[in-house]
Amino acid sequence: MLRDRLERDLERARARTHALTDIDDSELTQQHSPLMSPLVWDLAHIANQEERWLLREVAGRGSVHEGIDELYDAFLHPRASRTALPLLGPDDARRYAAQVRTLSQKVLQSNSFDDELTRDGFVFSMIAQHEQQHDETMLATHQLRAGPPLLDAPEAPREATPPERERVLIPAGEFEMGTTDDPWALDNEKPVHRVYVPAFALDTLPVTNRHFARFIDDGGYRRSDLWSDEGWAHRCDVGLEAPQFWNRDVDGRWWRRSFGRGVPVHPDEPVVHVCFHEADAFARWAGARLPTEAEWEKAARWDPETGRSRRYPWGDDDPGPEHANLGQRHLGPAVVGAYPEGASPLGVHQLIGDVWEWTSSGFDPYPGFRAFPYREYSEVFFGGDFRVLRGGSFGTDQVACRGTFRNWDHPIRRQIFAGLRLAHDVPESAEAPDV
Ligand code: AVJ
Ligand code: FE
Repeated sequence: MLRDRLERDLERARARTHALTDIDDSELTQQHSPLMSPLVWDLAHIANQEERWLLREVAGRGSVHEGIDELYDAFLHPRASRTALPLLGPDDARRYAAQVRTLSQKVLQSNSFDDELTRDGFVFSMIAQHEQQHDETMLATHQLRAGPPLLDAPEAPREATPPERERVLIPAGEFEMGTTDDPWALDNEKPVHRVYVPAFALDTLPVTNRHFARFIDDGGYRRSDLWSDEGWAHRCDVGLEAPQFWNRDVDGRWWRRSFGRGVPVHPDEPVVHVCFHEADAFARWAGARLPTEAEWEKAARWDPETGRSRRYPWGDDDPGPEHANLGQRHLGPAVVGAYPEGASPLGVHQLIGDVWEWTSSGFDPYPGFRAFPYREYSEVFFGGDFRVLRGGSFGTDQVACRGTFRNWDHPIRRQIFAGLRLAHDVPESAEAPDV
């Protein structure tokens, strides 16, 4: 039932928030990276957003905590300046979050889901998605943090069933991009519209560490011809030489820091922590390119049998642990080929989960876009210096991940759990699925 499901989604988000914030006060209040908020900010911001939408907008309730809204307004204070604010301390932030949750649970229980905001449970799901998005951001903060490990999880799957082919042809034609009906879709995923996508080929697996290390060894970071002008300028500016968190030992073996542990770089895992410019240069080196957002979504949703678009590569069933590496069950990507049951009808694996995939597309509205319920979720970012990422990572919860879901970030960012997949042009005459 809808109510139970929303309750579970909110509870799952809160359990995860606890797992990420049940740490020493000083870990919560310090600035682990200028790119990130102190964790205690995320915690109270999650509660403040829940208060705003579920208690004030839906239930018409007054303030739970007077005078703090502006502290937790992401647009008023840049992340790097937030430790200087008179933020709620760890205990007060926890108390505030618990207080808001107790009240919002009652709102959920008595709501009749009969206005625009609450229809099909939308705003409750939006708040669960918001908390999960911040949980993924907090997970990235944990990854940036120095010091001994604070998080633990079983190792991601290590056994692979490799796909039959290295790449598949996605035939030319229209498909339904975006959605109008998905009750939990956020505004930028709407409305559904038909898009013609010329034939292209797509790799059945994300780019692996093995492949990426070859790019490094082949001088990929030193060859300006492989980079866009903007990418090369950035590469020189900050001295990029390998994915973030990678280090080479005296024997030439790659290691990476993963949530406070040094681990060997696994050759068969998807590469993660590369920025758009690195992904773009890698693709050029490989004689390929990044997919457009429309190509990615067609590969993930289009069902060649019916011509319809589905919610996930495997169909419309909710993601299970057999389909995809989602929800921070593991603290890293699984090896490529670990989720054969999550493959698309054409045989593309791991489109959902493991690592976000950079696309070549900027973040723009679909035709007929309407900001809902607030402009600051998507609209204010359209046309900015962003690239769209698709598919979710090991740190993305299923409530905030589906074939239509759009993420975006600046092309220089690499603290997010992002990798890439290669797309290829095909001759116009190409029709056979073997390319
Ligand atoms: C969609 C991940 C880009 O974290 O900036 C959280 C999500 N929006 N609070 C972000 C979001 C408002 C957003 N991203
Ligand atoms: Fe937020």
